[in-house]
Amino acid sequence: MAKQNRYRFCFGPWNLSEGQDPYGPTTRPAQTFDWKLDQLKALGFDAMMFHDDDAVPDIDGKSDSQIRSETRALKKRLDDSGVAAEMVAPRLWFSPMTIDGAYTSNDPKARKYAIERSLRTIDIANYLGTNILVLWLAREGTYLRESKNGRRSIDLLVEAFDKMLAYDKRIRLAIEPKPNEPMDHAYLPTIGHALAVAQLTRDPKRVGCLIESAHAILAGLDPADEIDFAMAFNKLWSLHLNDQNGLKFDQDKPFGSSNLRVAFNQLRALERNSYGKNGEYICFDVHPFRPTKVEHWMAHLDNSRRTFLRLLEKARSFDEKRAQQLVADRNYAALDQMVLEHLMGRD
Ligand code: XUL
Ligand code: MN
Repeated sequence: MAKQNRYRFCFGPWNLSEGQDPYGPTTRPAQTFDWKLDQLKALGFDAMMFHDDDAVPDIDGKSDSQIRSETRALKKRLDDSGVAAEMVAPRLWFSPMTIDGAYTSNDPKARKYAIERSLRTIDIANYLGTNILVLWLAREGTYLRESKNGRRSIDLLVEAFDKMLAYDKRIRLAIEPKPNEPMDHAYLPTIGHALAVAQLTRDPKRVGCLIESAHAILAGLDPADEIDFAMAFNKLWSLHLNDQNGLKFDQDKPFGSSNLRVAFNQLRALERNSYGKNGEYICFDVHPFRPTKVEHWMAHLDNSRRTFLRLLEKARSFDEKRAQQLVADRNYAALDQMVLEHLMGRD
């Protein structure tokens, strides 16, 4: 029997969010980074994800040497806690410079800012001991299609990725596609788009992807299919498991919260592809529900991992032989019910 994978878990400081939404303010008090790190350790997670300014707050006002000394101090705190840095991602959607996009902005000064900030994020990744740069291309798209030239936008994305690949020979770019929000339409909405654009860069083998369950669902796709697709290319370098109830705003619900069967199929896809065999983590990009009280603040992360581990047992105990017999007999009604009863615990 193939060796069973032991999964390792991770989340980011933003996953302990304070409850703000476009219609109302925070519902929980702000906490320090140290508090968040303590919570991560208390829950027994293995690693933390970072935006560049999670690692170095107010990064734009800081010099390279300040960035170096602050990041090294952070690395020591992480080492002392036995926590790894899983990835670093440039937060390119907050600055006044990126109002109209970052790498695909119509303003050359904004594009220059976005690339320079990404190179600084690569420095941070190096100081923190990870070679994964996650690129969620938040504003690389349009509100109205006439405002940008789509063909030129692809060229600009490739140009930006090439600068990052040339800057550091070890860095790997993990593109995190999302079809919409904040934009009406994004230029790289799916894993197929991300992996296709990788082929246009100077080093395609260092351009891969990160799948987020909710983003795949927003694109009308099954996240399990996205996992199989990316892993057929050996390019799934990180994963944001969560859930999403249909086509609406990005919900970042606990893993399995809306559709247990879709979550079960993600587990099956991870298992059949041996996700994690090269050290990749299971990251939960989940948020607490807005009404969550302070004393229940960590539950969405603990619950996501509990659901993951229960579904892992379900994936491993699924009767594949019987399933294959039903497939051979084209008895999909029985296969369907077999899955439901397995999930409901009847067999
Ligand atoms: C946005 C999203 C981000 C990225 C990291 O929808 O998922 O949190 O995962 O920049
Ligand atoms: Mn995400």
